[in-house]
Amino acid sequence: MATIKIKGMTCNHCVMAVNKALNEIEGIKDVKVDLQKGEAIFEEAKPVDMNIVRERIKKAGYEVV
Ligand SMILES: [Cu+2]
Repeated sequence: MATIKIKGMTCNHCVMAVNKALNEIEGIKDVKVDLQKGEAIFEEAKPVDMNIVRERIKKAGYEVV
């Protein structure tokens, strides 16, 4: 299980956008995004490149910190 901190989420729309971005990455499953804590938790079905995670989150308009 991996936890990442995400900057820039302000509402449930942001949560959904981050959730979608993470779910589209191969190997990531069981995504849970916590708006209040500003973090996302997910399982890695196979090793996930954190650079890709960073990139996809950024593309969605947020930042992994
Ligand atoms: Cu929002």
